[in-house]
Amino acid sequence: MDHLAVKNCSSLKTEELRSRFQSSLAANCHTLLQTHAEVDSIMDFARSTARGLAASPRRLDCQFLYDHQGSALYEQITRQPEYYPTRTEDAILAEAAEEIRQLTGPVTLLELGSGSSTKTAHLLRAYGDSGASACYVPIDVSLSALQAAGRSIRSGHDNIQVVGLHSTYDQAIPLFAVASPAMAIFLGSTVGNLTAVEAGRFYRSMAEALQPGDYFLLGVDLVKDIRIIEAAYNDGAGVTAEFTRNLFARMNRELGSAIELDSVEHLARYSEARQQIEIHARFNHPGRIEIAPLRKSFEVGAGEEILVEISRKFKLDQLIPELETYGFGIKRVFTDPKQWFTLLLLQRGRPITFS
Ligand code: AVI
Repeated sequence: MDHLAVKNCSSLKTEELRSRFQSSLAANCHTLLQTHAEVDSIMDFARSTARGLAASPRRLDCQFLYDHQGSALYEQITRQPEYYPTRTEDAILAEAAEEIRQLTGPVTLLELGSGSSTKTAHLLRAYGDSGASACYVPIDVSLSALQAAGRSIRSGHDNIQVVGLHSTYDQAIPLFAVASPAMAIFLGSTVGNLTAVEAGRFYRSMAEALQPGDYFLLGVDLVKDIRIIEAAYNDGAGVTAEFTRNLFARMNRELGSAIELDSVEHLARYSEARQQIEIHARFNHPGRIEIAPLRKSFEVGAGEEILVEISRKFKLDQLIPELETYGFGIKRVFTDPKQWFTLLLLQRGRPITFS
């Protein structure tokens, strides 16, 4: 099999990792740097679950929705007729890719949460077909997704160099400085799965890592009729419900939790006040969640709802000024005819100092 050569860099400090990343970019060959040997390990999952169940109100970390089964279910969600974000963003990207390339000129493409890299295909085509060679850095915690994406990109795009980063966002973002001139890419409105405070921290780390003049392409889902939003998270085929339930199935598989999955109901409601979808798992019977690796267990009451994910929706007149406070200027706003989704091409301005 034609795998990307994996270089284990898990023992390197950030400075050494930065120079390894820089030399991989310069080497002009395909490679995959593994910055953490135990991304998403069972102990991380156990500790995070215990923390979430001990909190009041209870809240689980949505990053653990994406194990092998969860990622496959999410891919299925993106194809459901009610789930408009993926196909809407894809149509915007198809139209905008060439213009984005002309606006940015040659840049290293750094994609956070690249997954199967299918959404980025339009950009890769535009940058790859421009005559100049280009470099694509997919970043994901799934090694298999990075290998599969690397294979398909190399077979479809001759003049694109692939340097994958098998790492979390926190590990990858500090490396961005050495890739300038660059464009960071964060699609799918994944930023909506962060709380406002977490998103602020994320924008700040991006602003600190990118160099003045670098670009940031951000895809966000916009506030719209509540019925359209709620339908997207309550698809008729029940795939999103299965996606929610898989988090508890994963606890059974990895943490020895013995949860009765039939009693777990998926509830997705939109809060207009908070401008977000809130997905809860409702336990229809009382139960107990064991976390065997930590020798802990938590009682769950009948009718109790546990928050598993939020998906914030955005208004441009709120988001753009917020991004400006982090030093990002708006270069171009791309949207669809119904204005359901938007792609913001941002540019990092003059250096800013955060107090
Ligand atoms: C990954 N993320 C942007 C999706 C969303 O729409 O918030 C996750 C998702 N959860 C349920 N359906 C989709």
